[in-house]
Amino acid sequence: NLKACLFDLDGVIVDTAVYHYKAWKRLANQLGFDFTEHQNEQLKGVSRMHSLDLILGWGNITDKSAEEKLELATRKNNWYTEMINQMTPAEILPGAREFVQSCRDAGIKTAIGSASKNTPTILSKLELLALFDAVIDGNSVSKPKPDPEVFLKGAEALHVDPKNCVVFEDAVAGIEAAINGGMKAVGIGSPEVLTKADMVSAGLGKLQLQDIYKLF
Ligand code: B16
Ligand code: MG
Repeated sequence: NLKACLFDLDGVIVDTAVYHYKAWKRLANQLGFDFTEHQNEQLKGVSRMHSLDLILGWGNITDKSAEEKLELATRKNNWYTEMINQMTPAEILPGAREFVQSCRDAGIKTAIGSASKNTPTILSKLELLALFDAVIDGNSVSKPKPDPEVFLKGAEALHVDPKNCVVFEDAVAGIEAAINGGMKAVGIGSPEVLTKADMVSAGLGKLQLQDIYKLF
Protein backbone atom coordinates (compact mmCIF):
# COMPACT_ATOMS: atom_id res chain seq x y z
CA ASN A 1 0.00 0.00 0.00
CA LEU A 2 0.85 3.64 -0.38
CA LYS A 3 3.53 4.89 2.02
CA ALA A 4 5.61 7.41 0.04
CA CYS A 5 5.24 9.84 -2.87
CA LEU A 6 8.39 10.75 -4.82
CA PHE A 7 8.24 13.82 -7.02
CA ASP A 8 10.32 14.85 -9.99
CA LEU A 9 10.99 18.60 -9.78
CA ASP A 10 11.17 20.19 -13.25
CA GLY A 11 7.86 19.70 -15.02
CA VAL A 12 6.00 18.39 -11.97
CA ILE A 13 6.45 20.95 -9.17
CA VAL A 14 7.76 23.85 -11.26
CA ASP A 15 8.32 24.62 -14.93
CA THR A 16 12.00 25.47 -15.24
CA ALA A 17 12.18 24.05 -18.80
CA VAL A 18 11.64 27.54 -20.19
CA TYR A 19 14.75 28.82 -18.33
CA HIS A 20 16.83 25.83 -19.40
CA TYR A 21 15.70 26.53 -22.98
CA LYS A 22 16.62 30.23 -22.85
CA ALA A 23 20.07 29.50 -21.43
CA TRP A 24 20.88 26.63 -23.83
CA LYS A 25 19.59 28.71 -26.79
CA ARG A 26 21.89 31.58 -25.81
CA LEU A 27 24.83 29.17 -25.76
CA ALA A 28 23.87 27.64 -29.13
CA ASN A 29 23.50 31.11 -30.65
CA GLN A 30 26.99 32.06 -29.42
CA LEU A 31 28.28 28.92 -31.12
CA GLY A 32 26.55 29.99 -34.34
CA PHE A 33 23.39 27.87 -34.54
CA ASP A 34 19.87 27.63 -33.15
CA PHE A 35 17.41 24.93 -32.06
CA THR A 36 13.66 24.81 -31.61
CA GLU A 37 11.43 24.57 -28.59
CA HIS A 38 10.35 21.19 -29.98
CA GLN A 39 13.96 19.94 -29.85
CA ASN A 40 14.13 21.31 -26.30
CA GLU A 41 11.52 18.68 -25.30
CA GLN A 42 14.24 16.03 -25.72
CA LEU A 43 16.27 17.68 -22.96
CA LYS A 44 13.64 17.20 -20.25
CA GLY A 45 14.89 15.01 -17.42
CA VAL A 46 18.29 14.68 -19.14
CA SER A 47 21.47 15.63 -17.21
CA ARG A 48 23.39 18.83 -17.93
CA MET A 49 26.35 17.21 -19.71
CA HIS A 50 24.16 14.86 -21.74
CA SER A 51 21.97 17.83 -22.74
CA LEU A 52 25.11 19.63 -23.94
CA ASP A 53 26.13 16.61 -26.04
CA LEU A 54 22.68 16.51 -27.69
CA ILE A 55 22.76 20.25 -28.43
CA LEU A 56 26.30 20.17 -29.87
CA GLY A 57 25.10 17.32 -32.09
CA TRP A 58 22.24 19.49 -33.40
CA GLY A 59 24.80 22.16 -34.31
CA ASN A 60 27.12 19.54 -35.90
CA ILE A 61 29.86 20.58 -33.48
CA THR A 62 32.18 17.64 -32.95
CA ASP A 63 35.53 19.22 -32.05
CA LYS A 64 35.07 20.16 -28.38
CA SER A 65 37.41 18.68 -25.77
CA ALA A 66 36.13 17.52 -22.37
CA GLU A 67 37.56 20.68 -20.83
CA GLU A 68 35.82 22.93 -23.38
CA LYS A 69 32.54 21.09 -22.81
CA LEU A 70 32.81 21.72 -19.08
CA GLU A 71 33.35 25.43 -19.77
CA LEU A 72 30.29 25.52 -22.09
CA ALA A 73 28.09 23.75 -19.53
CA THR A 74 29.29 26.15 -16.81
CA ARG A 75 28.56 29.15 -19.04
CA LYS A 76 25.00 27.87 -19.60
CA ASN A 77 24.53 27.10 -15.91
CA ASN A 78 25.59 30.62 -14.91
CA TRP A 79 22.87 32.13 -17.13
CA TYR A 80 20.38 29.55 -15.88
CA THR A 81 21.11 30.23 -12.20
CA GLU A 82 20.77 34.00 -12.79
CA MET A 83 17.19 33.27 -13.94
CA ILE A 84 16.21 30.76 -11.25
CA ASN A 85 17.53 33.07 -8.56
CA GLN A 86 14.70 35.43 -9.54
CA MET A 87 12.01 32.75 -9.07
CA THR A 88 9.27 33.18 -6.47
CA PRO A 89 6.66 30.82 -4.93
CA ALA A 90 4.20 32.23 -7.53
CA GLU A 91 5.92 29.93 -10.05
CA ILE A 92 4.94 26.71 -8.27
CA LEU A 93 2.71 24.79 -10.71
CA PRO A 94 -1.03 25.00 -9.92
CA GLY A 95 -2.07 22.73 -7.05
CA ALA A 96 1.41 21.22 -6.59
CA ARG A 97 1.98 22.55 -3.08
CA GLU A 98 -1.54 21.55 -2.02
CA PHE A 99 -1.14 18.03 -3.39
CA VAL A 100 2.17 17.43 -1.57
CA GLN A 101 0.65 18.86 1.61
CA SER A 102 -2.34 16.49 1.28
CA CYS A 103 0.12 13.57 1.18
CA ARG A 104 1.80 14.78 4.36
CA ASP A 105 -1.56 15.31 6.08
CA ALA A 106 -2.40 11.67 5.28
CA GLY A 107 0.86 10.47 6.89
CA ILE A 108 2.52 9.68 3.55
CA LYS A 109 6.25 10.46 3.26
CA THR A 110 7.37 12.84 0.51
CA ALA A 111 10.64 13.22 -1.41
CA ILE A 112 12.10 14.95 -4.45
CA GLY A 113 13.90 12.84 -7.08
CA SER A 114 15.43 15.15 -9.66
CA ALA A 115 18.29 15.11 -12.16
CA SER A 116 18.99 18.78 -11.43
CA LYS A 117 22.05 19.89 -9.48
CA ASN A 118 20.20 23.17 -8.90
CA THR A 119 17.42 21.46 -6.91
CA PRO A 120 18.38 23.03 -3.52
CA THR A 121 18.31 26.56 -5.01
CA ILE A 122 14.96 26.00 -6.73
CA LEU A 123 13.29 24.50 -3.64
CA SER A 124 14.58 27.34 -1.51
CA LYS A 125 13.37 30.05 -3.94
CA LEU A 126 9.94 28.36 -4.07
CA GLU A 127 9.93 28.07 -0.23
CA LEU A 128 9.18 24.34 -0.51
CA LEU A 129 12.08 22.79 1.44
CA ALA A 130 9.94 22.02 4.50
CA LEU A 131 7.47 20.03 2.38
CA PHE A 132 9.85 17.14 1.64
CA ASP A 133 11.24 14.52 4.02
CA ALA A 134 14.15 13.85 1.64
CA VAL A 135 15.72 15.48 -1.41
CA ILE A 136 17.69 13.33 -3.86
CA ASP A 137 19.06 15.28 -6.80
CA GLY A 138 21.79 15.54 -9.44
CA ASN A 139 24.37 16.11 -6.70
CA SER A 140 23.81 12.71 -5.11
CA VAL A 141 23.21 10.33 -8.04
CA SER A 142 25.62 8.96 -10.63
CA LYS A 143 23.27 7.07 -12.95
CA PRO A 144 20.72 9.06 -14.97
CA LYS A 145 17.04 8.12 -15.39
CA PRO A 146 15.84 5.57 -16.68
CA ASP A 147 18.19 4.04 -14.11
CA PRO A 148 16.11 3.88 -10.91
CA GLU A 149 18.99 5.11 -8.67
CA VAL A 150 17.47 8.53 -7.87
CA PHE A 151 14.14 7.04 -6.75
CA LEU A 152 15.66 4.02 -4.97
CA LYS A 153 17.84 6.41 -2.94
CA GLY A 154 14.70 8.41 -2.19
CA ALA A 155 12.84 5.32 -0.93
CA GLU A 156 15.87 4.36 1.15
CA ALA A 157 16.09 7.83 2.71
CA LEU A 158 12.39 7.56 3.63
CA HIS A 159 12.81 3.97 4.93
CA VAL A 160 9.99 2.83 2.64
CA ASP A 161 9.96 -0.30 0.45
CA PRO A 162 9.97 0.66 -3.27
CA LYS A 163 6.76 -1.33 -3.80
CA ASN A 164 4.97 1.11 -1.48
CA CYS A 165 6.17 4.16 -3.44
CA VAL A 166 4.56 6.22 -6.21
CA VAL A 167 6.64 8.41 -8.51
CA PHE A 168 5.24 11.53 -10.21
CA GLU A 169 7.16 12.27 -13.44
CA ASP A 170 6.81 14.31 -16.64
CA ALA A 171 9.63 12.62 -18.60
CA VAL A 172 9.46 9.23 -20.36
CA ALA A 173 12.87 8.27 -18.88
CA GLY A 174 11.56 9.17 -15.41
CA ILE A 175 8.50 6.92 -15.78
CA GLU A 176 10.84 4.12 -16.86
CA ALA A 177 13.10 4.80 -13.85
CA ALA A 178 10.12 4.40 -11.51
CA ILE A 179 9.03 1.13 -13.16
CA ASN A 180 12.64 -0.15 -13.15
CA GLY A 181 12.72 0.55 -9.42
CA GLY A 182 9.56 -1.49 -8.82
CA MET A 183 7.44 1.58 -8.05
CA LYS A 184 4.10 2.84 -9.34
CA ALA A 185 4.40 5.66 -11.89
CA VAL A 186 2.04 8.59 -12.37
CA GLY A 187 2.69 10.56 -15.55
CA ILE A 188 2.31 14.33 -15.49
CA GLY A 189 1.57 15.35 -19.07
CA SER A 190 -0.02 13.59 -22.01
CA PRO A 191 -1.11 9.89 -22.13
CA GLU A 192 0.09 9.68 -25.75
CA VAL A 193 3.66 10.40 -24.59
CA LEU A 194 3.75 8.77 -21.15
CA THR A 195 2.39 5.43 -22.35
CA LYS A 196 4.09 3.27 -19.69
CA ALA A 197 2.68 5.17 -16.71
CA ASP A 198 0.09 3.49 -14.45
CA MET A 199 -2.01 6.64 -14.82
CA VAL A 200 -1.55 10.06 -16.39
CA SER A 201 -2.76 13.48 -15.29
CA ALA A 202 -2.30 16.98 -16.72
CA GLY A 203 -0.94 18.21 -13.38
CA LEU A 204 -0.76 17.60 -9.64
CA GLY A 205 -3.59 20.11 -9.26
CA LYS A 206 -5.88 17.77 -11.19
CA LEU A 207 -5.18 14.81 -8.89
CA GLN A 208 -6.80 13.65 -5.67
CA LEU A 209 -4.91 11.45 -3.22
CA GLN A 210 -7.86 9.00 -3.49
CA ASP A 211 -6.93 8.32 -7.16
CA ILE A 212 -3.42 7.33 -6.05
CA TYR A 213 -4.60 4.87 -3.36
CA LYS A 214 -6.51 3.07 -6.14
CA LEU A 215 -3.20 2.13 -7.84
CA PHE A 216 -2.50 -0.35 -5.02
P1 B16 B 1 20.84 21.05 -13.91
P2 B16 B 1 14.20 16.96 -13.45
C1 B16 B 1 16.15 17.98 -15.04
O1 B16 B 1 15.32 18.07 -13.92
C2 B16 B 1 15.65 18.83 -16.20
O2 B16 B 1 14.39 18.36 -16.66
C3 B16 B 1 16.65 18.79 -17.33
O3 B16 B 1 16.20 19.59 -18.42
C4 B16 B 1 18.01 19.31 -16.83
O4 B16 B 1 18.99 19.26 -17.85
C5 B16 B 1 18.42 18.45 -15.64
O5 B16 B 1 17.43 18.51 -14.64
C6 B16 B 1 19.75 18.90 -15.04
O6 B16 B 1 19.62 20.18 -14.50
O7 B16 B 1 21.62 21.60 -15.08
O8 B16 B 1 20.13 22.10 -13.11
O9 B16 B 1 21.66 20.12 -13.06
O10 B16 B 1 13.12 16.96 -14.50
O11 B16 B 1 14.90 15.63 -13.27
O12 B16 B 1 13.73 17.55 -12.13
MG1 MG C 1 11.05 16.48 -15.11
